[in-house]
Amino acid sequence: MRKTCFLLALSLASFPVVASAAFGLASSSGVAYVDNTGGAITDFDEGALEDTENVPFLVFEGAEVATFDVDHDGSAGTFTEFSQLAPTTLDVDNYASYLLHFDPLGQPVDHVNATGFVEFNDQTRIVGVVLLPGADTGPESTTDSLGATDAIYGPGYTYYDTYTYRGLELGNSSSPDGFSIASDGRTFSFDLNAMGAGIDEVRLILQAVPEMSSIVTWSMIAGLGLVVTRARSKKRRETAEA
Ligand SMILES: [Ca+2]
Ligand SMILES: [Ca+2]
Ligand SMILES: [Ca+2]
Repeated sequence: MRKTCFLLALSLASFPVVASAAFGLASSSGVAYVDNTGGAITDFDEGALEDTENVPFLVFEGAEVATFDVDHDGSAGTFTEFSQLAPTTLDVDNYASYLLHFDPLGQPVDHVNATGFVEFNDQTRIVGVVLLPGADTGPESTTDSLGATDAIYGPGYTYYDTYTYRGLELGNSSSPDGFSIASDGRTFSFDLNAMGAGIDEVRLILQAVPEMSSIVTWSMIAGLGLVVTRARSKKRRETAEA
């Protein structure tokens, strides 16, 4: 399994990811994309899913209708401290999940850095970021929002790391993590550091938005329908008058 994942990472890291369906990617850099909607990856514990080039995996987990809490609401900005986040509850809707999983090869004594970005397509917006537990002390280490969302998006047999700093260490003095969300609401950039047995995981929650071209097309079809209806009404009136 581990060798397979290495090969998968290497092969996928070399190509741009392009998908056009709802919840798909427009572009990305510095990630190895894997579609895990079939549950092929079954182990996310430290050491189980590492890339030889230390490229984080971007794992598409699928979409589910659910209501749950997220640590940040997806609003734009640059985030390097827990106090900057805006937690919210996502109300019942069909939300998709991508798990960003960074596990440095082996257990390095110095922190390993990974940077990159993910741009989702224009039918999609980031509406939630799940990144806790993410520190070794304080409420950030006891809030298990990643665990809570595993229950929604993780296949039943998947083992997820339960280490207390599975998520991001925002503001950590020796090995800090950070991320930003662009004003378009669909581009997520990351700057992660992990060392030893540490890993960094972030679950990105997406909501579909109507595509502008679809709105225009349907408006045109509705407009044509109106014209046809009026033409028929006119013809009926003329027939009746004749
Ligand atoms: Ca490791
Ligand atoms: Ca980290
Ligand atoms: Ca971490």
